[in-house]
Parts: sequence; C-alpha cells; structure tokens
Amino acid sequence: MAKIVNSWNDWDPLKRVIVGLCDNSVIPPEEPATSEKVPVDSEMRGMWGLRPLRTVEVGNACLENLVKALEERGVVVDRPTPLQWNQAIGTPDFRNDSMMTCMPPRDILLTMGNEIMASANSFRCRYFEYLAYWPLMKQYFDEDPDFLWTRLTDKSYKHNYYDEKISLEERLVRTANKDFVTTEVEPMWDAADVMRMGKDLFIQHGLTTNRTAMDWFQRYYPEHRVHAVNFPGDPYPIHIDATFVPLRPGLIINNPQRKLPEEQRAIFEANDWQIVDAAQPAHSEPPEFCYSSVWLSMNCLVLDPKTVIVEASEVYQQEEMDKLGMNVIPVDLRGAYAFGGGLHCSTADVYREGECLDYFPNRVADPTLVRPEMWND
Ligand code: DAV
Repeated sequence: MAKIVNSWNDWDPLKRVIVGLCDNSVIPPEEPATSEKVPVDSEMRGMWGLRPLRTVEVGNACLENLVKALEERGVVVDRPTPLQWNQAIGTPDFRNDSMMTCMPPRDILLTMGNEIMASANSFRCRYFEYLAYWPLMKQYFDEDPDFLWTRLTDKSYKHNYYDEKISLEERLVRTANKDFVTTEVEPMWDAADVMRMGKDLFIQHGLTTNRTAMDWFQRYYPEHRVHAVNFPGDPYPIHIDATFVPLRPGLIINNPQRKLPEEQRAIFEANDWQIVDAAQPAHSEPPEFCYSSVWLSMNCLVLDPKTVIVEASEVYQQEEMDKLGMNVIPVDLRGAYAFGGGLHCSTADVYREGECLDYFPNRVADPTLVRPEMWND
C-alpha cells in the first residue's frame, strides 16, 4: 500500500495537496466569534447569506489557476466535496443559521507527519466544515496504512466567549494583553494558527485559538515543543499565515505591522533564524466581501526551499522573494480571497518529502514555551 500522508513543515518539497472549492459558500450570520473578527467599520457587518454566484465562479476560476500551476509541477491535487453550506446546524449546545465554506482547507486540516487532524474551530458556523474533507480522509485511510485520521471533538461552545462589543482602541489594548473573545473553558483552535517547524510548533494566541488549545497540543504531542506566540500590532489576530511565514529553514518573513515581540525572538536568534519584514502589499484595500486584510500579500505557498507561489498582483512581495533567493511562480488568486484567504489558506498539505527534524537545537530561556518544565534539558 502507498504512503499518502506525510508533512512536517511548510517548506519541504510539496508532492500532494488539497485545494479548496468556493461552491455554495455563505457569509455566515453573526455569532460571538465571527462578530469579533469583522472590523467595526466593515460593510460586512450584519450581512449574511449565500455569496453571489458570480463571485463563486470567479473564486473557483482562480483556484483552477492554482491547481494548474501545481499540476504542471507534478504536484497531485485533491479537492473537497462541498456541502450545502446554507443549511442550519445544531448540537445539544447551540444552533446556528448556516455553515460557511470549504475554501480555506488550511483553517480546518492540520497535517502532522502521518496524521491529519480536523480542528476545533471557534466559529460555530465551521463546526461541520470538516465533513467536506471526509471523503478524502476516507480515501487516504483506505490507501495509506499509516494514515491517522483524527478529530478533536471536545467542545460544546456553551461558555466559550465573552460577548462584548469593543472599540478599536480597546481592542488593541486587549490584543497586547492577550485578552481575546474566546474563554479558556475548552480547547479551541484553527489549524491556520499552527506553524509547523518539525519538532517545534509555534501557535498564535488570538481570536481563533486559545491557551487551553496550546496546552492540549503539548499534551497530545509530548515529543514536540509547543510555543505560544502573539503579535500585538494586529487588532484582529486570526491565523498566523499572514503574519509570520517561514520560507525555508533559517528564514521567516514577518508582517511589519505585526512584529514578533522582542522577548519572543530568543529561540529564533539562538538558532540563527533570520526574521525579515515582509514587503508592503500591492493593494490598499481587500477585495469585495473579504474578511481578511491586505496582508494576504504574504500568504504564499512554498513548493520547496527555493520555490514559492505568490499572488500575481503582489509585485512587491514577488520582488522581495526574488531578492531572498526564491524562484517565484505568480498565480492569479485575488478573486478567491473573499472566500477565506490566499495561497497558503487555500491549500492543506498532504505530502511533503522529508522527516521531522529539530530546527532549534540550541536551547535558551524561551518565554514562548507553553510547558517550560517539560523542556528543562
Ligand atoms: O491578515 O486578515 C488572514 C489569514 C487568513 N487565513 C489577515 C489574516
């Protein structure tokens, strides 16, 4: 039988990947977690319902551009099976008027070696999104005897949010104090908050992932060092992949408006990792009906340590990648941004060559460690 699933980081040579689909996508109704994410002055406040068909068609055409670029380079591409996302959902603990999409697989699926785990998202509308990937998981399970098919189910959403409206100023103070909408009652995490670097996991603490999740990760993966990172300049911290993006061992681009605080850099500095500012975005506004910021400019897909796919209109980011020694493949994807993100978000790793390595062998006092007592070496 074949080896289908293997990936330990975001830069080893990519051989197989899932690319999302925009079909039936919905702008979900307001709920505690989503209302915190939509900026107070956004036209999307209060808006919900099926996304206009013309935007779905444009989004899917963009994703086809990506599929083509990947297949031309020999990468096997798998696609999810969209549900009728405008159905209402419920569990014993909550009801919600609709689901959302299966466009950003990166938010839902976390690949850790031979395991793919479906996340415990903070948005109730995303509770059943994993089902779009279940036909693929079943296929991998049948074909790959080592594949581990996992879902963390222990969340009820009963007491998971502070339900408050706050100003932008208050929000920045809260972000700096790491005081977010999610409570710590249960582990909650989006897979796109987890940056995998072999033996080390760097997880962003923000609107979509809480501290309890990090502790849960450290217990679930006792062989991995789990680090909590946060980026105080971001008033809506959601997902690490438009903020802190590794290109290859030793090199990370960091959003210049969301810098990693000095004290959290020790582990990178001790191991000669370079953290450089990402280039400015080419656009001053996100596209229509888009929740994400203009910093999707840096949300790239690394195909191997020398090759990266960057969005075609993001000329400054392309230039920077070139200067950093990367070969750039431009792909027109901006029309898919509104469905949940850029090139990294639109994909989920299935297979990258390579094994689980330690990229941080030099140990220093590291305030990001979630359970420092486990790593007194
Ligand atoms: O900057 O709005 C978007 C990340 C989507 N996965 C941002 C973060």
